[in-house]
Amino acid sequence: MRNIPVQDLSASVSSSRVHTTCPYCGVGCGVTLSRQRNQDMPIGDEDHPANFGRMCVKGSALHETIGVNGRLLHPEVDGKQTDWNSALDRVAQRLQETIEKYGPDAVAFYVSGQLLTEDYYVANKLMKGYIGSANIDTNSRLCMSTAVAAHKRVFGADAVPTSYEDLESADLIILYGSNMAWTHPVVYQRIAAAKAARPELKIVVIDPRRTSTAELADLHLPIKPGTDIELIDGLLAYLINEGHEDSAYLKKHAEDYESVCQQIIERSSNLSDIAETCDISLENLKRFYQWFANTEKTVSVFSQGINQSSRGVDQASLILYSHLLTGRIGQEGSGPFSITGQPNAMGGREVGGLANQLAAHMNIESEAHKEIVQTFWGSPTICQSPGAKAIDMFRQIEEGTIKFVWIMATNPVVSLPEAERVKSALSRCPTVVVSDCMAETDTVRLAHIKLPAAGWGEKDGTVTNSERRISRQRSFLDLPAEVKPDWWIICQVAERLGFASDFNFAKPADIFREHARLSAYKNKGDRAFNIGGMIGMSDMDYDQLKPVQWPVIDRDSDGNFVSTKRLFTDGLFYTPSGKAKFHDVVLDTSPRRQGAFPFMLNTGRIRDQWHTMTRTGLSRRLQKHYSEPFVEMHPDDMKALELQSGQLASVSSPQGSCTVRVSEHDGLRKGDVFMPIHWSDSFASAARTDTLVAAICDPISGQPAFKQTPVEIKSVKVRWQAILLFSIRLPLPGNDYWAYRALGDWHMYILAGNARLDIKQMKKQWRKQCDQWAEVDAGDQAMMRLVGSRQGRPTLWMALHEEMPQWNEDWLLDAIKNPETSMRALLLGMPLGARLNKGSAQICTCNQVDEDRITEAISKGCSTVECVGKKTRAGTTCGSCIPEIRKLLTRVNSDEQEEVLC
Ligand SMILES: Nc1nc2c(c(=O)[nH]1)N[C@H]1C(S)=C(S)[C@@H](COP(=O)(O)OP(=O)(O)OC[C@H]3O[C@@H](n4cnc5c(=O)[nH]c(N)nc54)[C@H](O)[C@@H]3O)O[C@H]1N2
Ligand SMILES: Nc1nc2c(c(=O)[nH]1)N[C@H]1C(S)=C(S)[C@@H](COP(=O)(O)OP(=O)(O)OC[C@H]3O[C@@H](n4cnc5c(=O)[nH]c(N)nc54)[C@H](O)[C@@H]3O)O[C@H]1N2
Ligand code: SF4
Ligand SMILES: [Mo]
Repeated sequence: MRNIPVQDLSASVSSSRVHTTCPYCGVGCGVTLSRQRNQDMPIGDEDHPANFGRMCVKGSALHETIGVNGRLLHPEVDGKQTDWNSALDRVAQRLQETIEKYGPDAVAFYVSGQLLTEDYYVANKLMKGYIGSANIDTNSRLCMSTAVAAHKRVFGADAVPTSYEDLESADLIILYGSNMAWTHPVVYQRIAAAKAARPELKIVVIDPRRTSTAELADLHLPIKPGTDIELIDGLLAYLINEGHEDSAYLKKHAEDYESVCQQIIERSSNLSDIAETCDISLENLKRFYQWFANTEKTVSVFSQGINQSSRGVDQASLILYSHLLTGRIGQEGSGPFSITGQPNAMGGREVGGLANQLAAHMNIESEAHKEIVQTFWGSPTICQSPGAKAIDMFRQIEEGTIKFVWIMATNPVVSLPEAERVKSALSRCPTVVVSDCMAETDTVRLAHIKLPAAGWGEKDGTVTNSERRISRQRSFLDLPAEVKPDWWIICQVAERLGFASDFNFAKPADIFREHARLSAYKNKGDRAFNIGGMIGMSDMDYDQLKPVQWPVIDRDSDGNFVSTKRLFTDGLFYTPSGKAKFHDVVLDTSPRRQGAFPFMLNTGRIRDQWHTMTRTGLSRRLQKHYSEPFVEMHPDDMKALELQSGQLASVSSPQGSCTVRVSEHDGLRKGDVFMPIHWSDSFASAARTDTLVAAICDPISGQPAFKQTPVEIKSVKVRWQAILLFSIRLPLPGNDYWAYRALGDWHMYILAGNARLDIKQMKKQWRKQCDQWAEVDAGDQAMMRLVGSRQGRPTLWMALHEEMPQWNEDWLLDAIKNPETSMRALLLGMPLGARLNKGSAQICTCNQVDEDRITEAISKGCSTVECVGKKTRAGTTCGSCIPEIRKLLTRVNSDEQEEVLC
């Protein structure tokens, strides 16, 4: 078995600091940090053109999430630790047997936008060119596939024309379905800085919720969920009716627009009807249309509010048409901008990671493209037709037609709609292989074969961000235990299937060079993705690669690769005619509220967590912003259901049910509720949001409509609630609800139940683990406090009350570690007279400042973000919480605070 060569990092590292790329969102920030594990905080790379030194809170906490804590460190087969040879042999053997018996379409790979381009390239090559099936799909199906489909049908290629710079030079930015302040914080910071410098820059936020992003907006349109299509259709009609069409541009650079525009005019309603459909004021609707009509430099950013819809491709296409119609594309400061979610969602699209694509932007439907790819690879076969898209793939696993699945870098038991069905499909599948860095995810738990993958900091390769910028992720940590990078694992399996010579890559640079060659191979300018300029790059070039935007055709006189900032500057598109193509729009209806399910569930992200929390969940700081799963509701809806903030409630749909805390949010529309997507069965008893969501997809892209699920909400009655901390694993008392948080060496559970606890039995079990014990018990489960310790060190702390117990987390965690603290003091759980942190959310994660402290500063006279920063330090480090501080300022200042200069 080949070993992985140790990287010589001297070339890529100017000092002892490594320059790499953040592994979270598609902004793709450059990060520098020390090569020693957990040595220091990551710092934004000042030279990286995505962030110029800025960082958000998730990036700044990266050092808290790397390491061996919770890692999958050894290969496992059927629950037993084994060596790599045996595990890889088993994967190859199971693949081969399944293919021989049932054909290549009986096997599938489900991969991820969190793989590096090199990993992705070999996974796609193996499936499409060697196994001969296109059954490889990716979690980007849930995320970007709608944007891909819209780009392909309108532009003829999956090509994002814009750069972040265009946002800074625009005069109008429209954010369609994007909560950028939390999800792409550094791009948001760049926009905020541009607005501060040029207050005339207008920002429109189109989102049913008043999010943190909306705090910066000149105009927020809280449209009824799912009515973007009517809103944008109306915009196009307005532009045509008011004479804002760029006829010369359309004539030269677009096709089929006459008939499509004619249809738009024919079906266009008057503005009042559109405003009524979208449920916004006529005045605001007009303002939006007028701003768009009159602002040449307009960028339209769109994200999951648009993509995750059963009519996403039409919505996204309409956004593209709004720019074509006005000729506002390919110029500085204007264009449509599909912003990518995952760090390498774009890279995955380049290598053909979706089941309906070939590598290097080629099409499965094209015989010529299939021949190009097969000839280039010299592969024994090539897939003939598109494979199963994510939802269909798991349906086929459920039905038993797919009998082998290899899941890499994604957690579908949590993130796919109808998640319970996904779980049961996987538990019935004859072979489930999972490559992951963590040992205990909801998906890893179902694997027959577990492969320990290298994580961020340990792996080496490239990623492409939202603006087509390819950056290096560089390794700076040793591979722990038996962990290996994904590309290596895949190539080892390919070798065992008999394809050694075509997967004989010694390092990621070798894969990248092949990827570059394929992008240019027989590419006569008809394929947007072309990095032919990088063919033949040396290992040194690869190690020293500076971030560069594709297409990359040339080097400059210093030998640096030349970026392409903007696409379609010449009005030439990648369709056969070279013209952008308009398509008919079908205005169908999305799911509406249904009798028994009177609320519309919207789902999405919170600021400090990344997806299923396998990494961000390790950081105590990041878990403080929101530490339990929740459903946000409008105060009037809460009143009608007699629900209080902080109370537990069940949220149910025909698909399933969750138990979460109720949280009041007056920025929601009445009847709409919001749940975050992050909690899994590893973090809470029943809070997998996707157990509620139906697998309704856009018919063209196959992307699920995650944002609109009719649900009902009921209060959950509990008799007791408890906070339980322990430093050794102990059995939990019986409960109706639990939520877990990692607190460094300690585990914390919030528990609640309605049934009477068998306290005696529970205490007996726990006491066995402790040699010292103190307790206060008021009886009848009204109030109880326990502290247990072993060999002079506290191991257990519990507070149980009828209501949620009050405690002081920071004090207690410090006190627990301090040998001077008495058992009596610990029982209290806080210093006498201390402020409680119950109910006050952490706003500033970097400096650990909660809402109470900020509100206090505001009530004492602070009237600006800067002043709050001076008084409390909130918002002075990464800046991710500034929108929330601004929101608090508006709230408290509306009580007419006196202005005091700080
Ligand atoms: N903190 C954090 N950041 C992340 C991630 C994370 O997990 N955590 N994940 C990354 C990934 S993979 C992705 S894809 C991106 C997603 O980034 P975003 O798309 O910005 O995030 P979401 O929260 O999914 O949804 C965006 C907004 O769509 C709104 N919305 C819902 N329904 C509608 C509708 O009908 N119309 C409109 N116009 N809006 C609607 C929601 O209210 C929500 O505010 O975030 C990336 N960044
Ligand atoms: N209801 C609802 N559901 C949604 C969404 C929504 O808005 N609403 N959004 C959807 C979207 S846009 C997305 S992108 C998905 C995200 O959903 P997932 O992709 O399922 O979420 P992650 O937690 O990012 O899963 C990544 C997994 O890969 C592991 N991992 C990390 N790095 C590596 C690596 O280098 N190699 C390997 N092999 N493993 C690694 C992590 O430990 C983790 O288990 O969720 C989707 N689901
Ligand atoms: S915005 Fe934050 S999460 Fe996204 S790449 Fe930059 S530092 Fe990472
Ligand atoms: Mo995503």
